Amino acid sequence: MPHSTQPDTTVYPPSDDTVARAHVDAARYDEMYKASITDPEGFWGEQGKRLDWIKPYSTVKDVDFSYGNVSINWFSDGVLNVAANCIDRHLATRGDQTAIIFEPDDPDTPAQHITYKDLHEKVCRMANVLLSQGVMRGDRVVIYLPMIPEAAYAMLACARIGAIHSVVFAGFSPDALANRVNDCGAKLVITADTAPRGGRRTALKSNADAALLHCSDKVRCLVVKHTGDQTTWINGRDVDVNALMETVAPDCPARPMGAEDPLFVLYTSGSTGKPKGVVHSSGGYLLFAAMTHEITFDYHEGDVFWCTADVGWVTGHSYIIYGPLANGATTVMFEGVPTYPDASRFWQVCEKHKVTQFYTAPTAIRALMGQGNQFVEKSDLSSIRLLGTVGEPINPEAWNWYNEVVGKGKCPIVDTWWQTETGGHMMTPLPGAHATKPGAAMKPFFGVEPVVLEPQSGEEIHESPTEGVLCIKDSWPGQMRTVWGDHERFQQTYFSDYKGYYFTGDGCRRDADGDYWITGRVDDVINVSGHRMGTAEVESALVAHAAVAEAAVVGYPHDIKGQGIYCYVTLMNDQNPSDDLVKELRSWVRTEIGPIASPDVIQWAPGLPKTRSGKIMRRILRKIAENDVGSLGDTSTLADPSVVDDLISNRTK
Ligand code: 6R9
Repeated sequence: MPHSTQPDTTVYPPSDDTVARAHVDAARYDEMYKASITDPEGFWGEQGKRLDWIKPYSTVKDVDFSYGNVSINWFSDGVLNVAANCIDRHLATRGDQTAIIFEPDDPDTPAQHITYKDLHEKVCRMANVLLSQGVMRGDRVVIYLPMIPEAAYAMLACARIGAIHSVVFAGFSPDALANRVNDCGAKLVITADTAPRGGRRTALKSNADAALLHCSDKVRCLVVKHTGDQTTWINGRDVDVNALMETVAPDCPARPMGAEDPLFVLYTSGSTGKPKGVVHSSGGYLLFAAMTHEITFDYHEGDVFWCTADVGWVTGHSYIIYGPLANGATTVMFEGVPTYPDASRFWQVCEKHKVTQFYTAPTAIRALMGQGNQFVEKSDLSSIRLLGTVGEPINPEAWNWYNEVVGKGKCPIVDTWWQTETGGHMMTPLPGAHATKPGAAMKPFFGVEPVVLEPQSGEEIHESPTEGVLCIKDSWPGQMRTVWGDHERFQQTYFSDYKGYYFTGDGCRRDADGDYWITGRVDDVINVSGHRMGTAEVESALVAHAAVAEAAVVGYPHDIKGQGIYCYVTLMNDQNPSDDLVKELRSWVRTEIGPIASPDVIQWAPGLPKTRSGKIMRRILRKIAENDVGSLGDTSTLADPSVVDDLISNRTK
């Protein structure tokens, strides 16, 4: 289905029902937003009371955004425990309420309803297992697990004892896992025997084995026996988590932690170099996740909230685990995929668990839209009150389908723009306060001050409509604090291009009504099926292959994935292009990074368009990949303009 290039300018005002129910209506939004910007200390000082503090904070905000001195602190003398906020404080009032509904990959396997009481016991036991393995406050624990309850137990167990977790998406390769274990200096890795997904099984433990060959031999491996599939076992290194959980005590005190103590490190791709370890705090992050979860999704007591992301991504951290559990919600954890056993699975799960808020990515919406409406119409979706989307810009066709076919025209759609770095929603319509427009992120969340800058001069543009790069003017509590082990890189990446601002890497448009539309990345980051990837990572994987001399990778529009991966590859002199080599390079990249980085197109490039100083002109490569060769722009600065003609005439379909 072709994507329209023109925005759909229809405006959908919130319904009376939505306004009546919502926590925040238009007047309240204006009042609160204004307070959050003019008096952040007062505003966040008050909001901080959403959390239970062991020792209350006396300072709220202590921030410096100036390049060279960047430092971000919120509630810094406050003491709390994140796991206690997500579990213990609910026990008296809702110990028997379901905290997590686990829906397995196989629809015939019964779902599990894990109450807050159960969750408390499991998390305590897991925490005691970690302690028994010598994990201490501040130690890093890598979690390489599928979407199973143990992933939640492991994250919360780390939080309980003050260890820092780093969840690595189970689709990443052994190499990618090893790099992350080494970068954060993890003491142990938690994995599972195998991971069922869409009826197939990924051999996670054997991936972990392969990764650990490249790590210190002190790193332990805790194994969850999930499927019972046979795995190798290295005595002294591998530990059977389930067996050990049975033998340790069912209670474990929650360790008092400083608000600024790191809660987790999550690796994400940037435009250069290897993935960065984004560091999030305990206090500010949890508060922001909890508040956005409640207000953006208009969460109320008794709701069943389903975010379909994987816990390996920030969306899973904030809106499967931390936000919902801090609010005492019931959160759905789904092990499977939207199209297994068929394209009705999401909707059947919504019906089965009476989901009230459903939050997914545009790529999933487009894939399901392509399968036809009958898959949706088979299920009773009357429990759903609100729909959400995240991860990439949503095209109007997909938005309209989501609205009409899934939401029956009566559910507000929150198109939430945010990033791994931001911890929670930054811009989104709020259900009872704002109208929606297909594809617009609309308005900033409380405490978020977006600015549109002229890309070259860095000047703030005040008038609307306008378009430019999106920066944020001041800190918010959910903001990342640093890059793990490399504060200089943190400053360089986010604070050096536009001094005094946090630079998001996204472009945006502000329309005549003052509403925001995200136009996509302005750097070399691409977004493939909602998975964020640096083109540089794919390039370095390609050039690591013996046949490859040089590679340049760009994104191009892809109907389902949003963007596809287009690779221009220059071979070594003694190599000949062949279909077999294409296949080999594809599988090479899959093993180097993971299946999500599999190239969609590989085009042989005898030469790449370079400036005289040797810089690859990606703008030209993007145009060729997009098949938009009529507007290549100025090619006169190229060292050898003829390579462009060659690339155009040999463009791969
Ligand atoms: C939460 C998450 C961040 C990048 C971000 C932007 C894109 C996310 C979006 C969106 C348009 C939305 N993005 N949400 N673009 N509309 N609603 O996705 O984090 O994986 O770090 O990706 O995703 O380009 O900069 P992350």
